[in-house]
Amino acid sequence: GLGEHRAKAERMYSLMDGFLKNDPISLQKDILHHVEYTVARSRFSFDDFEAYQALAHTVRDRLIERWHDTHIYFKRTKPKRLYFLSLEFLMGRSLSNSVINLGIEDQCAEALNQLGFEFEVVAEQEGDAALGNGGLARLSACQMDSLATLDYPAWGYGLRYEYGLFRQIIVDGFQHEKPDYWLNFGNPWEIERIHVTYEVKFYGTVEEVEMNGEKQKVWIPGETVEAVAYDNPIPGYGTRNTINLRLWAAKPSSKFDLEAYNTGDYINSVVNRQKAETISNVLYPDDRSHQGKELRLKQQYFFVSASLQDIMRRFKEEHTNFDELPEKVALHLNDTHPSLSIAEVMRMLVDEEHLGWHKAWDIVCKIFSFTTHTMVTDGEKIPVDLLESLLPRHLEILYEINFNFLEELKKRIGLDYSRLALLSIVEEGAMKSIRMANLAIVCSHTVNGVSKLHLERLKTKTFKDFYGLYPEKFQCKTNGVTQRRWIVVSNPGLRDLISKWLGTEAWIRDADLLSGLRDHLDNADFHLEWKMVKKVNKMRLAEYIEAFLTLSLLQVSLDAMFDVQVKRIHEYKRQLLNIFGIIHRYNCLKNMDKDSRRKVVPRVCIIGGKAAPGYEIAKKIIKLCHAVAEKINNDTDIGDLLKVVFIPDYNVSVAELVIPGADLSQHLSTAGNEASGTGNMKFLMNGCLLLATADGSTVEIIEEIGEDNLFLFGAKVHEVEKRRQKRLSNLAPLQPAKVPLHFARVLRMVRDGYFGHKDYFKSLCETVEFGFGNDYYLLTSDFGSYLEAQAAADKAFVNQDKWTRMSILSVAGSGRFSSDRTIQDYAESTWKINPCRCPL
Ligand code: TH1
Repeated sequence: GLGEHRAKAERMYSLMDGFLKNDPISLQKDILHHVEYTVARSRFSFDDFEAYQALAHTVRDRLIERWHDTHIYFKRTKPKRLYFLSLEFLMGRSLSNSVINLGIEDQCAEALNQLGFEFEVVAEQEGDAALGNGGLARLSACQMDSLATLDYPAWGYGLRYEYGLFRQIIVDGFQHEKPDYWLNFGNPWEIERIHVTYEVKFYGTVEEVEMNGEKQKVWIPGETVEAVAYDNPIPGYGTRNTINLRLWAAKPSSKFDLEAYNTGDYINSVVNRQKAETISNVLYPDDRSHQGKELRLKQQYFFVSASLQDIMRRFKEEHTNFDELPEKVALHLNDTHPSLSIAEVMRMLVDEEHLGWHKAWDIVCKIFSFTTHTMVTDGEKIPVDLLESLLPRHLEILYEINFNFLEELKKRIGLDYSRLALLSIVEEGAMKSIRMANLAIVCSHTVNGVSKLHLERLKTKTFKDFYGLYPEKFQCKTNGVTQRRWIVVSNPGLRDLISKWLGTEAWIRDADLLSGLRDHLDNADFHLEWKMVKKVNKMRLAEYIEAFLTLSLLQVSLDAMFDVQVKRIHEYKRQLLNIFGIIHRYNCLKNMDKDSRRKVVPRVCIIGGKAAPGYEIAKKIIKLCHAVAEKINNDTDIGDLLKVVFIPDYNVSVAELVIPGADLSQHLSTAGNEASGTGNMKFLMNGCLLLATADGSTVEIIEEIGEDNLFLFGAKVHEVEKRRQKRLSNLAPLQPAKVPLHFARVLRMVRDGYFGHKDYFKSLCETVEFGFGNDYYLLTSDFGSYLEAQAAADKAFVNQDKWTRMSILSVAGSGRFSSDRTIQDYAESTWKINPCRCPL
């Protein structure tokens, strides 16, 4: 009975001795316990990596306590929950972040110290969780941190790829890809839930049956795979709340085995087991457009189906009536990748819950919201052929959604067939396909852009017609990044400095307080300490460069300006403009007399980023970087005045090292191409000045810190259009007179083999050569203005007082770019969810 149950619970409690304690002695005990019983090493002899594992498990135990309490509290209070659906999460390392958010950093450091270990060294043993490509995936991770910190009852859902984003290695200046088998040494941050599993079905046929006198469609699937949950606790900062990121892994289903067993084919049954596991095997490494791959579609549906079964099960545990769904569940689509969810919810409500189409549709339209992350019109499409074989019932549902939508549309706009064709969810033509963005827009109550400029483009170009139909759906949610990781974890020196001068650590939960730094703008002591922090960070970065990167014993001077461009390699991000600028700088240095050289600001130009494996031009950009570096770094004539460094395998951890050590960072996308950009925000928060175009979120950074505090250059969005027109009308190769002199010279050097590899660089040069519609990203016309901005940066750097002021004002103006602001905005205006704070 109940009494017996309570007695048992009490006995358990007394056995457990309450919650785990966080004083250094208790932590030490737990670390040793894990060394011996989890890692299975002797407590008298373990290395840094084993210390990491033991500490990670010690922290994990504490996370689990809070994560349990949070979920029990959510279950009890039944708030409306947010489900954040994303195919990508770039979490990076977890140890430092967890320890900081739990508020036990000093205790952990002390505990380790007494055992003869250093926290920083131990933390560096951890590998990155790189289950994503770039900005979009890191944004998801930042947003999870904010959701937890702001006490929102949220869940993240994603895929547990066994191979994350490939590791980049450089051989002779060329990129090679190595698989990232990140689970090799175990992952202490996940909790395997072998009992939380769902069957996910594929293929088969759709049949019509009679049910209660009504015709009903049923899907008879041909293949079943099992999804197993792996839970990743996400702790908030300054709160007990610890939310869950649930990642799905594919396992062969027992049904699947049975079939093979029945046919007596034991060997094939084992082989088929592996086939099921391939679904969640590997992350697609293209940070845009991957079209028409069956495995990718399988991944998407696998993820969608498992997540929605889980979500619906939880809803049904707490509620009986589907009318309540919109008040209790918010489903967020992180880009179009999870938008099959729409068809899946319709299928569940219509085919399984028998709600009837119209009622189901009514509900679906109230629960989805959508964020798009790109400027391009030509978004994700799924070939109808693929859908027809893999998900036949979903294809029918999509057709029906589209039919109803078009009927509705005809009533509003008449029989304007060209417009109807544009808006249709189904694209007719050679390859008939489903336009995932159109689907997401039609069915979501909110369509979010990731910066003001992005939203404007969505309204006036990308989704102009949809905006005409549903103006109220379109909203701006400018991206943000979490100051917990991008200052507190990665720049402890700056963290202490900020807290000292603000007299509080409250900015870690409320980034707007950073504006208080302006009060000390002219304080000489403050300046001195500010510069010191930057110097220490530059030292760390220089050590990394010198120790790991070059065989030629490259040394970099700390007096040099550390100039950084790190992000995925893409033509539109214009790393080529950066390299051309470096070559130009080299030319200038070569032509200078000794006296002038003495006045030059030395530079260390750092470039890093991965190219998608099939993106040839991006790979050539990487090679060019190395070729130029080799030439310049070995030119004794140049010495410390100019160094070029390519940092391989750029990832979250490398970013944590590079960003705090940068003086200047470059964000060079041709205006109108970068939906937002989030790297710029991380550099801003770390007191690094920006050299940038008026693109994406940079425009809003300017609103916060003013044009005087960064180096702006290049065509504005409206000018880009005009210049592209001009470029196209110029069919004949341009007369040399019209090609800016410096640009032409640099281009000629590369083309003529000054940096070697003449043939290899030919096609790269052709992308920017004049005439024939080349130079789509307008490097030629922005080059002059780019060089001027670079000169302005040099000039500002000479005046260190001025530079420091600009740096302080950057951090002081970065409050708006905290993901806390973004998440609060989403919660209040899109998801309509309230904080739900677990009591202490
Ligand atoms: C990026 C955008 O390029 C970037 O501007 C933005 O800041 C970031 O998302 C976060 O909003 C994108 N990443 C992806 C990744 C995939 C497909 C499209 C985009 S857009 C796989």
